[in-house]
Amino acid sequence: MTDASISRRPLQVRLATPRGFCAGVDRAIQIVERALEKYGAPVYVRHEIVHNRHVVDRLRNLGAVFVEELDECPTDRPVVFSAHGVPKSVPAEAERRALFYLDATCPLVSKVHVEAERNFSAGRQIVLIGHAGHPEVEGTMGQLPEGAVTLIETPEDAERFEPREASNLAYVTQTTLSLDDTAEIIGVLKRRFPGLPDPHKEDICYATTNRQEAVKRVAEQCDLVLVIGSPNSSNSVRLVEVARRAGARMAQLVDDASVVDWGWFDGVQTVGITAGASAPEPLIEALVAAIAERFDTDVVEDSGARETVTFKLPRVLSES
Ligand code: 0CH
Ligand code: SF4
Repeated sequence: MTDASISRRPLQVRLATPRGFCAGVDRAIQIVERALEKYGAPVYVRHEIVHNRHVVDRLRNLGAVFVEELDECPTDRPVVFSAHGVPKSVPAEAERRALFYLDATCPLVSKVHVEAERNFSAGRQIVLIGHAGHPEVEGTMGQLPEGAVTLIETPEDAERFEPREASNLAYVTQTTLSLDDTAEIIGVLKRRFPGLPDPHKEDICYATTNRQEAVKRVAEQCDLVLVIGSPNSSNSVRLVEVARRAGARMAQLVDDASVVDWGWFDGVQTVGITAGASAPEPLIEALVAAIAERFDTDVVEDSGARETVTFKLPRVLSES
């Protein structure tokens, strides 16, 4: 027998659905692509447009220049703000320098900004549940004056938090948090401050919710779960945590198939695959193909929520 497929052992591959790009990421990437088409290269981008190495490398090859701060941008080229949002000081500075800017902040992040401002105008102290140092947290805190927002990262922070006025609080959250960890923090805050109002609409977005629920379903039936995403992608890292908690013996974050350690597959009967909201689908296809070269695979697609959300591009780019 010379046919390699005969000697390959069987492996079930379960694909989480939905996975990968969300509407906010799709829009942000399109903003950079259209800006390059319309204005030519270089187009400056403040911060990685989304936290994915492959996306950033591809756009860089097309002529995008990624910088961390506006003072690195010349005044005669467009600059795009990343999907994660920016403090108010950033567009203010862009206007002061007469820069032409395009804001790729996801509309669902902007919604959280508006919610924080609305509560601040009503005289409430704002609690932001999120991860220190993440650009979305910096953007949301930067909607309001210094000291108006208190960051809470853990249930312990929530236990220790001493508000100025316990009956006059509101909370908002980062959009990509763990649903379960956030519920625990909100539980502590509500026990301590019983009248604490909820945001108008859940801040953890539809894409985060659907991807965590999908990986949970898949991980319950898997020995190993691979999450495609970059290490600085908060929502991707959360998917790894959710998979582990849901019972996967091992869950690993991988940028692409080339970094998979095939030793992880020893003794594995079922592997689950998902991707963070900033990870392109071709990377998943390549991973499934790389697995199929080594195993006799049976690929099963999970039947999760169908997503139909889309966001409009800024008018200046949608006009021809
Ligand atoms: O998950 P984070 O927020 O680190 O960002 P990402 O990987 O670029 O995914 C897109 C989310 C952007 C803001 O919600
Ligand atoms: Fe928008 Fe949610 Fe995607 Fe973030 S993860 S860009 S909030 S849709």
